[in-house]
Amino acid sequence: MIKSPLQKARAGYQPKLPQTLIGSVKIMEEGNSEPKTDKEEIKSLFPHTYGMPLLVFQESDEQKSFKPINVGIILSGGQAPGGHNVISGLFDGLKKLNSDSKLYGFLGGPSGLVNNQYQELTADIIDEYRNTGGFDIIGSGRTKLEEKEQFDKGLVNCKKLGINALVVIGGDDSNTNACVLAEYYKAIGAGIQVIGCPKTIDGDLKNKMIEVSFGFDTACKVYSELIGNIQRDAYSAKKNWHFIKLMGRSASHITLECALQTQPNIALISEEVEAKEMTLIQVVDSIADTIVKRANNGDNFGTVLIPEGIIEFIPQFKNLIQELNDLLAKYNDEFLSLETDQEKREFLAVKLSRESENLYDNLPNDISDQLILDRDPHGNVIVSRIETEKLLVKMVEKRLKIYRQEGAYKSKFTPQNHFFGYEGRCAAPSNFDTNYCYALGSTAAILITNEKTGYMTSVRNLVANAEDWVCGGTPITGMMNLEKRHGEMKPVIKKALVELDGAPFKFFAGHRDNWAINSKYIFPGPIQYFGPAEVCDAPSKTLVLENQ
Ligand code: FBP
Repeated sequence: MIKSPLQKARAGYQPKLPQTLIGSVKIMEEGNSEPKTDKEEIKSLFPHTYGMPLLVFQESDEQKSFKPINVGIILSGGQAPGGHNVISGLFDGLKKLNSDSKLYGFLGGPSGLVNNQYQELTADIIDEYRNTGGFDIIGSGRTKLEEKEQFDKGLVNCKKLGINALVVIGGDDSNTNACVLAEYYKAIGAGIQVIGCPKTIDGDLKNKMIEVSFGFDTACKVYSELIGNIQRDAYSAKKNWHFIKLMGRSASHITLECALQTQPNIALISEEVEAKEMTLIQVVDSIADTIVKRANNGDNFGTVLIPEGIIEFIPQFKNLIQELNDLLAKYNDEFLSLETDQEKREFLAVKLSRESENLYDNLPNDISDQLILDRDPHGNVIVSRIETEKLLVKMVEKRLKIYRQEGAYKSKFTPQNHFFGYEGRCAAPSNFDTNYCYALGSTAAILITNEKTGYMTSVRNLVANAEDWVCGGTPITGMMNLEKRHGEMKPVIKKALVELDGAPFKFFAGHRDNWAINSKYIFPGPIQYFGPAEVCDAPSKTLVLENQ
């Protein structure tokens, strides 16, 4: 592949390492880690990996020697900037402890382990990918490692390669599966350790020991650059309202962080919409009212940030989706035999509860079609495909028409819509993610060579300089709780949603009325890799506020 000038310059960047990872390391134990809820159930499901201590690394003078070890690495789920640096950090960490150690990458995600598709990652391959975005070094996939048969096949494949440890780089679901795999391999004495690593741009894998998942920082900075550019355009042209949907699945962390970075006129936070039990109409009215207020001040332009998963947080919509899922499962054949979209809509509408029917009938046709025509392999509505930004534009337009008839709104409403997601997932990692990911990989190497299993790599104190970051491991069982999945209670890592009593949301809530009416836009500009630390190395605003 031909390298851009930036890639060439970036290849030489030496990630900043936490002081503790530079020389020899001793591992300190810091109390036991237990889940907040469902302790007994989790303990009985994970008897071999439950209740292990939290681990913190410290510098040591002792020079220990380590046996060579073969390690397999898996990238799981959506891309997130920095994945290649986790791999290079792991590679360098393993080689530092014993130059005969080997690293194998399983190809195309977890299925690579089951189907024995792999590649040995040698120094020249690793060097090509240092400090780059993307997951293309070995590819990623969304196959779930859940079945005993998959674990057993994986074991056979690991044995063939002499692999004694696996590193799973993934989000909450992938790390839940890593935990189940660690428990299983320990229970049967397979001799294979499993270490997880926190990845996801969504930022919803976090707790006391995992301050942020990698990729969140870069993705938010990319989206914020784009939002800032749009805001400057809006402020220059003074004629467009921009409705911008942002990836992030259920949680609104990305939207909140981008709002903190760019100070838009409106940012919807799903968790607040749910807490206030807002209806779709109330959400629409709140946007329309701000548009009217700004228009009365002569500002006929603005920005609205919309989290990807918002409609699932509107109780009314949640019920509608649930009813549609049930109806589509019950009447699948009859539904599929209908020819036109109109017939399909009408067929379902009359079977809905009165409240859901009312909502469904009031949706624009293309949105009600998106609700029923696209379904996932389980037959469920694919919420992330619903063009919420367009839905809100149409409904706001309708509301403004009424205001115009009433004489309350006299301006012209010119909406533009955008969806930012894939733009940020493979961006060249920010200095923060470059350093953080390299430290996560190096931390994984130390956990592995010290024979740990069932741990997630933990690098903390992230608002400090990289030299002062605190590294160690946290037992994955400590993050579990029981949740209903496909009708059964299952142990899963609890998804971290935006906390409405947390500092980032409170800061936003304390300023949003001002941002709504007065154009207080911030234009962050592109991520910088070379230059003053306050421009290049700043962590996310969310992290800073959480640590104040
Ligand atoms: P992960 O949770 O696997 O990190 O993926 C995050 C994400 O980018 C979400 O924000 C988004 O909803 C989803 O992936 C899109 O997935 P796909 O790439 O499969 O369309």
